[in-house]
Order: sequence, then structure tokens, then C-alpha cells
Amino acid sequence: MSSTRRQFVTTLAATATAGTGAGWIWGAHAASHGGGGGKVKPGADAALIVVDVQNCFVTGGTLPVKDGEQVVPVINRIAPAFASIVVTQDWHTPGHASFASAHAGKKPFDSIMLKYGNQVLWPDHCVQGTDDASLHKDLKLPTAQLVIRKGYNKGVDSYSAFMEADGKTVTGLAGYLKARGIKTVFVTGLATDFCVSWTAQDARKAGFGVYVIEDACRAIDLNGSLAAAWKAMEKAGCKRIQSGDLATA
Ligand code: VGL
Ligand code: ZN
Repeated sequence: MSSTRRQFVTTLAATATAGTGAGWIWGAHAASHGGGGGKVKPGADAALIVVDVQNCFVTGGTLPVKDGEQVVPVINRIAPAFASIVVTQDWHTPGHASFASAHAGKKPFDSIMLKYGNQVLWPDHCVQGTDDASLHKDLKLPTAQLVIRKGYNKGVDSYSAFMEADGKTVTGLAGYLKARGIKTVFVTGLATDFCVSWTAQDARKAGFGVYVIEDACRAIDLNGSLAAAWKAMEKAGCKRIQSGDLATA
């Protein structure tokens, strides 16, 4: 790790640690535990968002994220701490504009300019109704209330669970959460540097307090995208924590 990178990580780690005991916590209060270590306790106005834990993004899928399946036990373990849980699914049409196969001469992981801006091109993935697009079979979220699908407009991608890549078409998630009195969201899932990051940043834009639970996420890390995503999330006011920082009992 370069020294700049190490310093960056250290700074973020310090921010997260300080944060768990301080007064900035939205919709969550620091619960005292025997040892005095502050933990983040999700309140009644907090929701867990589980982003794209689908077959396509784990080993054997069409766009596998390294160690993507490792988020499953972490998410299963923390889920009981949340009264509200929302699950998302990347849900593309066949021939979707985010697929390299839809653009002559392009390969997966190339980029192109679309009407709404730069678009990374991916292997065909998460096609509506396929097993590849199903939620991971070991995800155990019996209390989840909403499954929200995104990326279903053929010409527009949607990394974010709130807003499509055109920057104006909403999914309805912000309205749903607000109607239910949710003030804070805890974001987990795949991939840290794409759908998790865009979802977390858009949640801030929509006025929610945002925690991103780092060890409940895994990244694609394309050309430095992971470091860039953490920087952007931090700038947007998202708080980086670990699952162990949560009071899960
Ligand atoms: C995602 C790339 C393409 C994600 C979705 O879930 O992070 N990444 N589609
Ligand atoms: Zn996608």
C-alpha cells in the first residue's frame, strides 16, 4: 500500500471510530456496552439497504465481484438489528445499454459516452427473470419489506437504488423511505465502488443520514474505482463503519 493510500485509510478509520461514540449519529444512538466502547444502535427510523446481493455478482455469476459471496453471512448476522430492511436487485433488459455486447466493437470494461454521460460497459449480467439475477440463495432476510429493482430501462443504467444514471429518473425509493419515517440508512452489498457507492451518495442527496458498512460490502475495483468511491462517499457525508461497530443485540 502506498503511503498516501495508507494515510487515507488511517484518516477514514479514525473518522469512523470517533463517529461511533459522538453526537452526529443519525437515527441511531450510541449504546453503552460493559467495556464502555460506543456502538451504533440502529433506531426505529433506520433502514438497512442490501444492494444487489445477486448470483450475477458472486463466484459463478456473469459479473463476479471478488469474494462477493462473503457479504452474505455478515448481512445475515446484522439484519436482526434493523426494523426496516430494503433489498435491491440490478434488473436489466436483454440488450441493455450498459452491456458491452450492445455496442459494436466494444468489450466489457471499456467505457463509452451515452446521452447521459460516461458509461462503463459490462458483460451481460442480471437479465430480468434469469437465475443470474436472483438474490443469493443463502441471504436470509425474512423480515425485509421491500425489494426494489433498478436498471430496467433499456437505455439507462442505474447503479443507484434512488436515481438512474440520467440524473433525473427516480426509482421511488426515497419517497418510500420518507413515507415510512426513515431518517438513516445503513448500506451494504455489492459492489462497494459502483452500486453501493452511488446508492449511499444519493441517499445523502435525498437527505438521509448514511452509514456504509465496509465489511458487508465487496468491490470490483476497476482502475482505482474503490479508493475513488470511498473518497466520494466521505465527501458526500457518508460514514464508514464495520459490522462490529453495530450493536446487533
Ligand atoms: C453493478 C456494475 C454493473 C453493481 C451493477 O451492483 O455494483 N456494477 N451493474
Ligand atoms: Zn448492472
